[in-house]
Amino acid sequence: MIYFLSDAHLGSRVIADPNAHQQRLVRLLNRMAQDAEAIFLLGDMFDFWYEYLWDRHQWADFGGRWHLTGNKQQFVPFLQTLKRLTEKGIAVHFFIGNHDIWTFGDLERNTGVQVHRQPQVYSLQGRQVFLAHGDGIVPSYFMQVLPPPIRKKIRRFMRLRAFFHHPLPQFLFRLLPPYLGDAFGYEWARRSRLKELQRPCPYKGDNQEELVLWANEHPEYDCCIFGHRHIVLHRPFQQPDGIKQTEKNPEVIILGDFFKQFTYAAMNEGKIEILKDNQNV
Ligand SMILES: [Mn+2]
Repeated sequence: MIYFLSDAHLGSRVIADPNAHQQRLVRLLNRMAQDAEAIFLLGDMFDFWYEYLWDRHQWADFGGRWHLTGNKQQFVPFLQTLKRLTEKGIAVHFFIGNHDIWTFGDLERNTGVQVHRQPQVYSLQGRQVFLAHGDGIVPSYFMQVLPPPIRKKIRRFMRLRAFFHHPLPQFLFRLLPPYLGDAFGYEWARRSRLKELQRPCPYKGDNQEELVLWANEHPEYDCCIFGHRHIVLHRPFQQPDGIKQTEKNPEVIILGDFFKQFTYAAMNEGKIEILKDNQNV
């Protein structure tokens, strides 16, 4: 079994009980561990994650426990679960999202997950699967057809994204004392969650949803799996009558999230299913 999960936004300040939330995720991962060959975490597992220069030596083992700086300490149950899973031989893939871009090796070294900074293509159970968080993925012709205000918004997001991914500002931010950087980061992330709760953005339709349009431009993949949008979408392989029909439209999956909807996906013998975690105890 192969599992896909994204957008837990651990540590988000809009989540009422962050510990219960994390425990729920840990329980799901432990259940997955019973039959998983691989687990793909497709981004924004943390609401904010920044490895500061001062973090480096914080991962030392004090009798099996990590003592991490600032906000990271609360994530130890999740982090140690990742470590247990990789030690068991399960391949855990950690894609950066747009809230947890800033891992510079510590996470990988200490938990054994494979960190991916770019979308990846894997051959899984005989299918070519394209995997990405989903931010910054825009179909090529999209900018021409959009009304100017939306174009402007997308350009602004892309500029901010380029800034966040740039090594120089990253290095400067790493110099900050963790409490200061985290205070700033968690507040930024909280505002973006609040904005989402106030103005949710449901599925925009097959002609508007960037990730679906992008997938339609790439029939070389059998399946595209994304996170980021916090909506659940499963558009099956080969639409009978669809929009912009190519010979073979890929199957498109958007995973939902793991803080409001608690959804994830499982792949067995090439077949992918979206599941809901109902075990909120
Ligand atoms: Mn995201």
